[in-house]
Amino acid sequence: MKRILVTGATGQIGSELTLVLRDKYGAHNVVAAGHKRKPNRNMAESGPFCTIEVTDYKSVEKVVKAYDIHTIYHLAAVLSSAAESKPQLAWHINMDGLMTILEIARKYDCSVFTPSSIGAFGPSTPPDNTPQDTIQRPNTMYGISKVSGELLCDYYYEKYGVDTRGLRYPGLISHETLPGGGTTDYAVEIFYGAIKNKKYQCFLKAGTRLDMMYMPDAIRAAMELMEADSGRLKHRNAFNVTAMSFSPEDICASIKEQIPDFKMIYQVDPLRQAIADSWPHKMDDRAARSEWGWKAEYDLSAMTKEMIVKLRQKLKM
Ligand code: AKB
Repeated sequence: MKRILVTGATGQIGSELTLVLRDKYGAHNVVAAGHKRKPNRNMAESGPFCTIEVTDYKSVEKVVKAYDIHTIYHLAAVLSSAAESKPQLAWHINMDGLMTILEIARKYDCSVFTPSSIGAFGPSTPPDNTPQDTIQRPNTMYGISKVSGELLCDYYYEKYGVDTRGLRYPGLISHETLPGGGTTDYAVEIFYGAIKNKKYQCFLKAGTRLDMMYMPDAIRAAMELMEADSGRLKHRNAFNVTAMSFSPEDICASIKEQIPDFKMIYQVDPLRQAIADSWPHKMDDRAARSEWGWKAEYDLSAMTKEMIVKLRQKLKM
């Protein structure tokens, strides 16, 4: 039986995707790989877990050979705001890590899923209904690594026939694992603030409208893309996918419907504000819809209601 490897498995996407993949394909067929962060109990006990260094060919190869891996969800990456603090490290992890995975995939005939991001766009990109094929001149290290990653994956498909696929994710909202070092993290932190203290200090200014998605949609999108008929995929490494688009004041109002005395104030962080200002407000995801049937299920209101219920259970509040 050939198996799936998830790198970055202890991160925001990986911690949920790994468990959904295990449910679908069998717990022992999905190998979770982390680096520094320890796996939570559920992940450690429900299937294989190993520690790897994604920039080290031999460390990844050992796992791919040992478990006879045929699909890699390569999620290990440095996010946007962290990448601006350590640009050289971000390039190393995001690009050398991806190159390692693609080289392994070439040798061992693996399919590869790589997340791109709204960060792959920049200030000269049309921000509303951002087309699938448009100007990509990001001015952040994260964005540069994401565009380069999209192109590198295209190259490995064209030149070597590696089955590479990817999505341009919006900001992702989830209750399981906190994101770290991202610009859209406020849309997760706000729920913790609302439930624990009924207040939140937002680091983006009012009116900063960004594309967002709830994690169950993000996970389903990745799995559906990996299962799609390869012959139908024209934009295989960089599909725009979207679910909702909102500003801090919109999500604040949505939370207030559930927690009426919730209050939000603004304390703008210039670094993250500048990153957010360079990103699209809402992408056009018609290519994903027509090439592999993408459709989001959660809008702002459905996501808010579920986040509050799930986080109250988790935080026992
Ligand atoms: C970030 O904020 O860096 C990420 C992203 C949008 O790619 N969540």
